Amino acid sequence: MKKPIIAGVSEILLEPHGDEQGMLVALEERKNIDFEIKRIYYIYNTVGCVTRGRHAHKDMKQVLLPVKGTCQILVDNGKESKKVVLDTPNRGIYITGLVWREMMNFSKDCVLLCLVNTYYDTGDYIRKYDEFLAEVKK
Ligand code: T46
Repeated sequence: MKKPIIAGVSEILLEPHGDEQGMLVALEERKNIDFEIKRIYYIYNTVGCVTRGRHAHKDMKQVLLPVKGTCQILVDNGKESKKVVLDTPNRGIYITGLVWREMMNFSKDCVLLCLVNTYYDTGDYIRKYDEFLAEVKK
């Protein structure tokens, strides 16, 4: 289930399976994850005072899931921005299109799982905020 946050960004709620003995969330390409998953990576051991990201992507679909711990993500589409707390393993964020993102306030135990529809390509990154805004205006 997806709930819009700002244009280009939605909350994604995945169905948890299990009971008091343990939980499981399944991620299925083109089912509850609506794109072809070309890359999976996870971010962990991020020092609490560090801000990661600080970039946008020209063409990428991405789901971020805090499978353990908590962090915050600032999403900005050049017209509006929002800071979202990620603190539930089955509640993540889906980003598509031109969106500036910054991840911060990682708990010590945070593991942020990222599913992406593209292979790693440094040419897809926009790392300067003014260039991002210029791209949005095009
Ligand atoms: C994004 C946010 C949410 C690779 O070798 N392969 C990869 O697929 C990625 C994503 C990174 N790297 C290398 C490049 C750097 O040497 O891992 C190092 C850390 O990457 P970066 O500084 O880009 O990590 P974040 O946390 O700032 O950003 C990452 C993604 O790069 C980015 O696409 O949207 O997570």
